[in-house]
Amino acid sequence: MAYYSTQVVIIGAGPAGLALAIKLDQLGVENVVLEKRAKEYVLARVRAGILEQTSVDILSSIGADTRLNEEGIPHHGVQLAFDNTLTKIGLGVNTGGKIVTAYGQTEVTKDLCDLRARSPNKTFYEAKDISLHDFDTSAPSVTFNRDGKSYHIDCQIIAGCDGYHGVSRASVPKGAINIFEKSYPFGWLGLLADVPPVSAEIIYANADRGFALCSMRSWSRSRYYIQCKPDDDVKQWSDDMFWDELRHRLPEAVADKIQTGPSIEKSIAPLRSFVAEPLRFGRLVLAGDAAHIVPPTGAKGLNLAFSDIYYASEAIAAFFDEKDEEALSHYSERALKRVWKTQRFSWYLTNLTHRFTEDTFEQRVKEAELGYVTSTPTGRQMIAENYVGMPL
Ligand code: RFL
Ligand code: PHB
Repeated sequence: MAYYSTQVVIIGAGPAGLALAIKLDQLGVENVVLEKRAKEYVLARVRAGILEQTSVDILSSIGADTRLNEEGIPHHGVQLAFDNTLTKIGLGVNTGGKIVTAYGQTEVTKDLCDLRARSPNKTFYEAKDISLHDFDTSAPSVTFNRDGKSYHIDCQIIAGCDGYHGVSRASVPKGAINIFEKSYPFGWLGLLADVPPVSAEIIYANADRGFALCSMRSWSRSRYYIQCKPDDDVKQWSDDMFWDELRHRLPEAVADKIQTGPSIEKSIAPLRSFVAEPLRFGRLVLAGDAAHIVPPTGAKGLNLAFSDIYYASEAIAAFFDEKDEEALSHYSERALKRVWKTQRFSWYLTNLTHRFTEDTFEQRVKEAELGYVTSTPTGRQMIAENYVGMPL
C-alpha cells in the first residue's frame, strides 16, 4: 500500500473536478485528483456546447480562456421555432449586454487538462475501486487501486466531482440525503457532423413530430439533436433517418438550408431533473453532476458545475485560511439557491419545447406561451436573462 497525504482529494476529472483542482492549485491548497477513466476517454467525450458569461469569467479567472477567446463563438441571440416560423430572442439587448458563447465541453476539458498538467499536484487517471472513508470525522481518507497497486490518501476535505453515476454521492448514508427528481418520457438523439451550421444562432424548435435543436461547435462543425423515445437504440437511427427527421421538425425556410454529412458522433441521452440536498456531508462536498442534473434544454449542466466550483473554492479557501468549518455549509446553501433557479428554467424550457403524450389543450397552452414569450418584452426578457444565467 502506498500512503499519501494532502489537503483535498477531488474525485472526478470532468470539468468540475479539473476546474476545482486548478483553482485550489492557484489558492495554494494542496490537492490530488482521482479519475476512474483513462485521460483519452475523458478527452473524447462529446457533451455540452454553450457557456454562460459567468462560466467564461470563471474560466478566464483561472487562466483557461486562451483558446476560448480565439475559437469560442459569441451568441447575441437565440431562436425559438414553432408554427413554421422562427423568432429571435436577443440576449445582450435584454440583459444589459450579457451573452453566451459556443465552445464545446470537449475543448473546455482539454484546456483544463493542459493547465492542470502544469501543476505539481498529482492527477491519477484509471484509479479503480475508489472508496471514501470517515468523512463524518475530521480525518477523512480515500483508497483506490491502480496498476495492481493499492493507495491510501489522508486528507481534510473530499470533493465529489464524479458525475451522476459516481461513488461520492453513493457513499452518503441514505438517511442523510434528500433526493428530488423527475424523469421525462423521452431522450435526445444527438449527431455531430463536419458541416456548416444551418444558423448562426441556436434554434430550439417545438414541432408536431417533437423537439429539435440546431447548435454548433465551429463554423464548420454542427451539433443537432432531436427528441426521441427514451428506449430508442442509436443503432436503429441511420444518419439519413436523422437528417430526414430533423428537417421535418424545422420551419421550411430552415430545413431547406440544412447541409448534411456523415456523423462523427451519434448518441442518445436520457433527460432528467435531479437535485441531492444538502451538498455537504461533514468533510465531503458534492459539486456538478454528482449533485444535480438538469435536462439539457437550457444548456445549463456544465454552467452549474462551474458556478458550484466558484462557491466551493471560496468555501474551501475559508476552511483552510480561517479554520471556518461552517464555510462548507454555506457552500451548500449558496450553491443550491442557484441550482434551483436553474432547475426551474431547464424544466420550464423542456416543457415548453417538447411534445409529451399530452392532450390538445396542453399543446394549445404551450403555443400560447411560446407566442407570449416571443412577442412581449417581459417574455423575451425572462427567457434571455435565464438563458445567459443567473448572477452568482
Ligand atoms: P462529468 O463531466 O460527468 O465528470 C465526472 C467525472 O468523474 C468520473 N467518475 C469517477 N471518477 C472516479 N471514481 C469514480 N467512481 C467515478 N465515477 C465517475 C467520470 O469518468 C468523469 O470524468 O461531471 P461534471 O464535471 O460535474 O460536469 C458536468 C457536465 O459534464 C454536464 O453537466 C454537461 O455535459 C451537461 N450538458 C450541457 N451542459 C451545459 O452547460 N450546456 C450544454 O449545452 C449541455 N449540453 C449536456 C449537454 C449533457 C448532455 N448529455 C450527454 C447528458 C448535452 C448533452 C447531450
Ligand atoms: C450543444 O451545443 O450541445 C447544446 C446546445 C444547447 C443546448 C444543449 C446542447 O440546450
